[in-house]
Amino acid sequence: MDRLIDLTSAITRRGFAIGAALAGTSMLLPRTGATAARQAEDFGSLDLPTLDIIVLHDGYDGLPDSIAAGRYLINITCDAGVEGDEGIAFTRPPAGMTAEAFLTALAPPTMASPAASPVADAGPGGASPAAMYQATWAGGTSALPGESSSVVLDLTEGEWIAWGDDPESTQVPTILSVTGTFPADAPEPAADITATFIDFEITIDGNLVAGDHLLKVENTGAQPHLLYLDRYIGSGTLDDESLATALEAAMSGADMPEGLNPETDLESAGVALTQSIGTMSWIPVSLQAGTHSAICFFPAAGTGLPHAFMGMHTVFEVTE
Ligand SMILES: [Cu+2]
Repeated sequence: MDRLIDLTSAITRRGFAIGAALAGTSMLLPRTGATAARQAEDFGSLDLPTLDIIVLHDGYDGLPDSIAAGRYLINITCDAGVEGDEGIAFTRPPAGMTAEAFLTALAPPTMASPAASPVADAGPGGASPAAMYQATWAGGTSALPGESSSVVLDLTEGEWIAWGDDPESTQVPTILSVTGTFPADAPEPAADITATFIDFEITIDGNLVAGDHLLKVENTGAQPHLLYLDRYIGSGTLDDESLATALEAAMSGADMPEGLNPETDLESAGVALTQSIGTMSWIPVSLQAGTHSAICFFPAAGTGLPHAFMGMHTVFEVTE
């Protein structure tokens, strides 16, 4: 069970990648091919308030200290100095908890003081801190170094943390004060594909043909969820069964199934960072024809087991 506990102590997707790397493979370390730039042109007509943010290795440029509550278009450009796929996400700590206390609760154990972290104290299996499940996660977006992406998401009144959606991100979290009442007439972007989360399934519905789309991501589950969309570019076949087998192999350290090496056979088609129940976000995606997977790696309450290992993945086809 030791290896399983190593893996389940991962509290984020990147933690999972580290755990998977220990197990001899990686589902999430940099994948082959450049992601098509996910640009904002679809959102131009909506007249949304906009934040243009540069993601740096150690933080963010262009993020104000305080903004009015609302539905925001967030455009990011990743500086060439970031490591891999990095971005920005927005998380509001549970009522009564400061941003500092929230970040401390989620801080990973350090090499210097592995026992000093609340996560390390959480018990066998690396149970995730309760605050993770009580916080509001509004979503976010990421991009490769030198590339851009966009997301529309809702920021309600309160003290938010803008960060990399992950305690181990290199970006220093920034506190963002959001004031006033969320507008009742916030315009809804016209999505033609929807990704819906429940505990623990993802469904992808809509106009699944090659081309540019606007994807609406909504969470109707109790736990926070996130979305990794990938196109299968291997020479075999990807289906629900082989994906489940690959995830099991990543967890157990077994060999990957024939025709599915996540490092070479999956190419990112889109990322929607963590959202909690009742939240919506919208991301532009550029789909090519082929077989795709949608996976959530958020850690489950109680066990810390990434949702992917609880069946939270699906395979779908995009046609010409
Ligand atoms: Cu999930």
